[in-house]
Amino acid sequence: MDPARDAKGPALIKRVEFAGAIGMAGQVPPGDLPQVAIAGRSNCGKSSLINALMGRKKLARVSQTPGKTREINFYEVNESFFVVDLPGYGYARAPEEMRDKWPTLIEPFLSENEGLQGVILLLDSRRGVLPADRRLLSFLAEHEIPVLYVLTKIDKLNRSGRKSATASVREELEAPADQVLATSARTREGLDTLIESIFALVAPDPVEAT
Ligand SMILES: Nc1nc2c(ncn2[C@@H]2O[C@H](COP(=O)(O)OP(=O)(O)O)[C@@H](O)[C@H]2O)c(=O)[nH]1
Ligand SMILES: [Mg+2]
Repeated sequence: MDPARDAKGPALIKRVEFAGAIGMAGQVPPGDLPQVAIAGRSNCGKSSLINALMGRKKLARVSQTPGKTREINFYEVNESFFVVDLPGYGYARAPEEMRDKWPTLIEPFLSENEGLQGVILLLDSRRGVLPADRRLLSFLAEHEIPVLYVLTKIDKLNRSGRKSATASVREELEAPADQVLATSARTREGLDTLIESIFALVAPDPVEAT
């Protein structure tokens, strides 16, 4: 058991370690393990979700200044797979060099990466699917990369708001029900289901993976 882990973290996650980062085109992942990447617009709640998922308070920095994370960060889980934290996108005031990183660094990383098993696309449940999300989704579809949709900050909506947020994302993306999860980093709602989905992507038998 990883002593730095928060006891509230999902039980399937035994050990998490920062494994390295990629900041420039041409750099390679820090190992041959299968990967699942997590993507979303700046401020969608990505850092908070990664920290809650991994049961570590400060693994991914929760930032007040969006658009600043420049690197692709790798977290090794249970010595069996990488959770890959992609820089946020869609922040209009991000420095030019940051916006350029999607076409020059991140898109090639996604499309030329044999270890990548899928991408988890985070969508702020109050905002739904925006044009920047659609651009990433068409890139992923073009490269036949599997996607799981995760609504974040679901605690901010009441019961009817949740229903309509989930239904409209499903409808807009023509996604089956089990491909859209509703989560909250704050209340931990949906996190166990999300972890199970991640294991299904990268390590089909969770017992062997631990
Ligand atoms: N209510 C609520 N707020 C959240 C949740 N997750 C993130 N936030 C807030 O949303 C803002 C952006 O979060 P952050 O994790 O930094 O987003 P990132 O830019 O995508 O990494 C912060 O003010 C967080 O406190 C959540 O599950 N519930
Ligand atoms: Mg962040």
